[in-house]
Amino acid sequence: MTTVALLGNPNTGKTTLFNELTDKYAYVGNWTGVTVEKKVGQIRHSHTKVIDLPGVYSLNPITKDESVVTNYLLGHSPDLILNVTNASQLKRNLLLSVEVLELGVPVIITLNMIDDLKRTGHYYNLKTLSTELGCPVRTTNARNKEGLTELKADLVRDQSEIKPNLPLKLNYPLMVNQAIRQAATSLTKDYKVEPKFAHWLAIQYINNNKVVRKYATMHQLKPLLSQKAYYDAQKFDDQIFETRLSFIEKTLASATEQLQSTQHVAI
Ligand code: GDP
Ligand code: K
Ligand code: MG
Repeated sequence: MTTVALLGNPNTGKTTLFNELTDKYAYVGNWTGVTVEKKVGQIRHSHTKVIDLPGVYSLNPITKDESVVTNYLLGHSPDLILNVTNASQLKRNLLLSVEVLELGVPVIITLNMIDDLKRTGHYYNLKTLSTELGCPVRTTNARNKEGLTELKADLVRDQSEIKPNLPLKLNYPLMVNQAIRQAATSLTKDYKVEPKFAHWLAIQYINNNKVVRKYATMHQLKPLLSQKAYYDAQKFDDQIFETRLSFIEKTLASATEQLQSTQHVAI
């Protein structure tokens, strides 16, 4: 069984996509400890299970409901994450994508609500976006089922046959990079944490992610805990945010295209 997790900002069309992708026998319950609805379904005639995660703007949650997503990623390793974005609000949406891409789990990004974007006369070069982000980028209109046949084919494919995307490596300021590398190395060597996960834990911990900090305390991850005051005093979280934002702005600027006519739109 392959597990695909739907992840994205609120109101990007995750549940609409979920309903289109899965059959009627989706299980509906609640996530542990919160009132958020949990939906798990299966893509018809496939071995692919789909999980509809609650919408979040960041993996550093503000509310308890939002912490569901970060806790899910700390406890599970889905075979694939389908990152659903609003194509017209990519600058804000990609802040979450970057956090997910840093995890190094296979990710497919879909620019959903592509119908709204087309109406603005702007478009993105999908190949450029894909190269910069280091993962496949698709377009969908979940409401009209456009792009869903192609997307479904991506999701039911045997994920072990696909070359996984590497974790996204951003050019953080030297001191931040050093701190990440030092902590990740020690977590891997002394605490047997898997290297990609150690790298992501380090970034998230340094970035003052409350759920990850609690996780580090619970698991007594000393390489992180012992440097907490230093990370905070240096305001590394601000530097991480700035780096991510400028990466996103640069990526979008290089991928933005003007629509000449609708027939140039590949969907
Ligand atoms: P979620 O919060 O991410 O689960 O988003 P929903 O699936 O609830 O969708 C939010 C709203 O966007 C609903 O009114 C949907 O009908 C609408 N929606 C979803 N996908 C699309 C799309 O591709 N294009 C347009 N125009 N609307 C969409
Ligand atoms: K909603
Ligand atoms: Mg929803």
